Amino acid sequence: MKISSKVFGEVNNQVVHSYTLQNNKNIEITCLTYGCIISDIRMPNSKGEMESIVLGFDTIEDYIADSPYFGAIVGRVAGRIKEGTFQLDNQIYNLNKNEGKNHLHGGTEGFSHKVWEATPVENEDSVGVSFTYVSKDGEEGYPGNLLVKVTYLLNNNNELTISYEGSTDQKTLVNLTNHTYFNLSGNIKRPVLDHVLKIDSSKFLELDASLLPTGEIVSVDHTPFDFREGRVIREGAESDNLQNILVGKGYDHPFLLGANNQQQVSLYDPVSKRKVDISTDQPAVVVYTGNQLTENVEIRGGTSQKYLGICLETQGLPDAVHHKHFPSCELNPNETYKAITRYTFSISETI
Ligand code: G6D
Repeated sequence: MKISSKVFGEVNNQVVHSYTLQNNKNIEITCLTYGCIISDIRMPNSKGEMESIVLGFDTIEDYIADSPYFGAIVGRVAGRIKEGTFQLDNQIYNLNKNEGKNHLHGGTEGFSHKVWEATPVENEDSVGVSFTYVSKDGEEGYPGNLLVKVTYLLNNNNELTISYEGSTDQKTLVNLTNHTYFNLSGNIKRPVLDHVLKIDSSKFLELDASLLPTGEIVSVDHTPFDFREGRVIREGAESDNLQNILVGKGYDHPFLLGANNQQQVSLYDPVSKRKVDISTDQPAVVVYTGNQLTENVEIRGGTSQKYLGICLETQGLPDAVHHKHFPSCELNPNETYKAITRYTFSISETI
């Protein structure tokens, strides 16, 4: 196990460091103190060729200018909040509206755009980084001083664990996720259209034209949203299902997960035979197939294009503050926000 760090660049006169974690099975993960961004994950394919399996940039300037949340921790609240406003205890709060009339992914300068404090973690069988950030009362319009801690740990079982903690001095909203775009082909050889996705979920959230949940919880039965036996992403991109079309021909939907913390999501590339298994204690995973990736932006290893990466954002249900039948994302002063998601990387003959 090894951890190393170096200066990656500067943001608003704050130095940004990168940390590289290596285990003894050729998994290498690089993350930045800017947005806790996972800027690279490298692993061998079935032929032992070490290649990158996530979308990223090589410079801080590119992350600042062009990144659609590549690898970033997203918050204070991931997803959209309708009209950027909500009410807690008879108090109405107005957030920054950074997507039309709505609030997206923590706002104009959410957690993905902040420089976090970082402390390396070295255990007997794992290495990692513990990031902390204090989101001040009123930041982006949210109430409460929120202390957030996010820890990345890599071990020799090829598991990356992301654990989240938060505490507040006023009732507020918290719903954090990691927004890594996976592409298991290796060095973005191919889009993810022929990746196979498996999700242990029988229900997903219907979205409206603004990509906000309507509140309807829909069965996946007999639809391109049924991933219980594994399904090729391309089927959703080429489907005539109105929900696939609505999000730009693909997926951008929350899937409801059981609270069993088992292998709930798997992503597999049949060519490289790389696989990522994901387990989480969160009630949902948002599957976003890069439908809105800007064409022809220079990224590490090539240029971006539609479907070049897939995000598997484990989290609370989006816009829960406006849907009382969704699990709440409220956090009170006497509570601790906790979440954990584990990614296991392997080579496999099947999904
Ligand atoms: C688009 O709708 C999608 C979001 O789900 C995604 O997180 C973002 O692009 C990067 O807005």
